[in-house]
This record gives sequence, C-alpha cells and structure tokens, in this order.
Amino acid sequence: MTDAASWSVDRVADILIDAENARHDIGRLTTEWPGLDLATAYDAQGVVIARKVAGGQTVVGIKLGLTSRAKQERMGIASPLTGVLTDAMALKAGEPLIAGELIHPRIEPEIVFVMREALRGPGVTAASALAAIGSVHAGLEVIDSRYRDFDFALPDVVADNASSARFVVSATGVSPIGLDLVLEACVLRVNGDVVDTATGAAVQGNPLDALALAANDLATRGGSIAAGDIVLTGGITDAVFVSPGDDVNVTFTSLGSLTIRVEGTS
Ligand code: OOG
Ligand code: MG
Repeated sequence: MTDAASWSVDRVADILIDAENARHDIGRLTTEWPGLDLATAYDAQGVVIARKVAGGQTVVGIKLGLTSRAKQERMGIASPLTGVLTDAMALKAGEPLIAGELIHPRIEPEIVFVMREALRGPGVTAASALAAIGSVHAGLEVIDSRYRDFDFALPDVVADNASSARFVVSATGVSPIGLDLVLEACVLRVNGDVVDTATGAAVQGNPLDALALAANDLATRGGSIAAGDIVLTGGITDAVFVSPGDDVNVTFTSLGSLTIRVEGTS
C-alpha cells in the first residue's frame, strides 16, 4: 500500500516500534508517505512514546538532537529536534551496552542537565534556563536509528524519537553556578585512542541556549520540561560506531568521566 489514504501516525508508530523490537532497519518513511511533514512526525513520535508508556515505561526526560555542527553535517540536517527519554533507555553507570539488542549503535558525548524546576516556553532564555537547572552531568548517548545507514530526512528522525536507544549520565553532578559550559571541554576515546574533542560551545554556541531552545520548541507543541527531568543537550562531537569489545570513554574538564563497555550479548 503506497497511497496516502493508507498512512496514519499510528501506522508510522507501528512500523518504527516493530523495527526497534525486531532490530531490523527500514527505508525512509517520508519516501513512502510524502505527507509525513514535521508536525505529523512529532505526532507520530508522541504515539511511539504513548505506546512505550502503555507498555510500562516511564518518561524521565527530554533529548535534543542535531544541536552541533558536527552532528548536523554528518546527518545532512541543519535543524535541531527533540525526543523523549524513558527509564528503559537508561544504563546505570558501569552497566555494559548490549550491542545485540540494537541495530547499529553509535555513541556520542553529551552535556546533561538534571532540572530542579520545570521549564516552560515560550520566552525561555539562557538565563532563565540556568536558574531551573539542579545539576550538570557528563553523558554518553547511544543512538540507534531505525533507518538503514542512518539515512533519514528530518520528519523521519523526528518520528523515530531522534534515534534514541540508550543513555548514561554520571552519578555525581556539578552545580551550574560558576561553570563555564561554553569552555567545558571533552575528549572522546575509543579503546584508549582519542577520536574526537570539542567544547560546549559546539552545542548551539552554549548548552544553556540548547536548553532554552528545547523548552521553547516543546512549547510550540504544548510540551514542557518537568522538575526532575534529565535533558540531553545533543552530541557535542560526531557519534562513533561501536562493536562488542569496545570501551568508549568521555572525559570532561569539570564534569568528570564516563565509560561504556560494549558487549555482544548479555
Ligand atoms: C539523530 C539523533 C541526534 C544528537 O545528539 O545530535 C542526536 C541521529 O544522529 O541519528 O541524538
Ligand atoms: Mg544525542
């Protein structure tokens, strides 16, 4: 069936959830359904999350994607997007990533906020965003697009909940007061070799601006950031493909260090 009448946000959600559960990749949905525009794609993402919640998962936060030039250039998309984090995606510090649970995982370093207060747009600025943060953490996100070769247009990846799969956040946070997140540097290592470096300036010029952007963007769809939410501000560097046996480490100037060990099966 390729006619527009056969498509719906529910069908898009079904296809994406099946792909995730079966660990098989799919072609771009925008090719099959040109009517899958950005607003429709966020509706489909909402259905994907509603299904996960109905299945027992709990929403624990928000993620931003494509907030750095490194990520935008790699994916060929110049616009940030938001996705939703659930408890099922969270790895505990030190818990291995089981690659066999995913299609083609990649890992990227992120600056992460844990919110003390809710944040609701419009009109959120870097200053008001800062005032709502409880603590700042080192993060590693595991992305796993359900699309073949990570090949997607913006509505495809929005419907796919921004390629979200797993994430880990450092157990100990740092107060945002007195922290210069623009200059906060990180070194990404795979098996001890440095593969990339960047500073927080890569993330929308300032991760606080990324947080404000998330709140203001969510508000256009009636959403907001809740007190206690985890907010992933987006990959600072490009993401690296990983294989069983790999150790991926990020070390920040002030936020500490975090490692994911990749295993094939549990
Ligand atoms: C889209 C998700 C991007 C980030 O931090 O930029 C993302 C992708 O690259 O597959 O999580
Ligand atoms: Mg990310």
